[in-house]
Amino acid sequence: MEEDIQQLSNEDLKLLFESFSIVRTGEYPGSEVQLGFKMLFGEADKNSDGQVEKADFFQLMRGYFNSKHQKPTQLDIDMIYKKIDLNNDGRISFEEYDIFVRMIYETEYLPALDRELKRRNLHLTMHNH
Ligand SMILES: [Ca+2]
Ligand SMILES: [Ca+2]
Repeated sequence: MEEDIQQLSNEDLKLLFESFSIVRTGEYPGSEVQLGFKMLFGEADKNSDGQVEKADFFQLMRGYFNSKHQKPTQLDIDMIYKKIDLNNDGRISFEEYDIFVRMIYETEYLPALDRELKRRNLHLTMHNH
């Protein structure tokens, strides 16, 4: 994640920051960013029952692992799956995935982005409408 961010142009960094701040604020539901996540979720939900089962979970998380340059073991996947499956029914609903996405943005992506913005001396603020 960190190295990927460092390779972005200032302009791309700004765009990324904006999409992140959308996730952070109440503008997220129904936004293009969320539609993107809905699409990813829909692709992983192969039988279209609105839930991602364990067999399809890696596909859902591929982008996340790629962004961390991580090759997860089955154990890692099991652990994350358990963490995301808040109601413990053995399946991931979009709501559960959505909560996870926001948490990752808040705890992993935003701090990394923030560090890079500071390093380049770019001062952007979260926009609130
Ligand atoms: Ca499914
Ligand atoms: Ca569940």
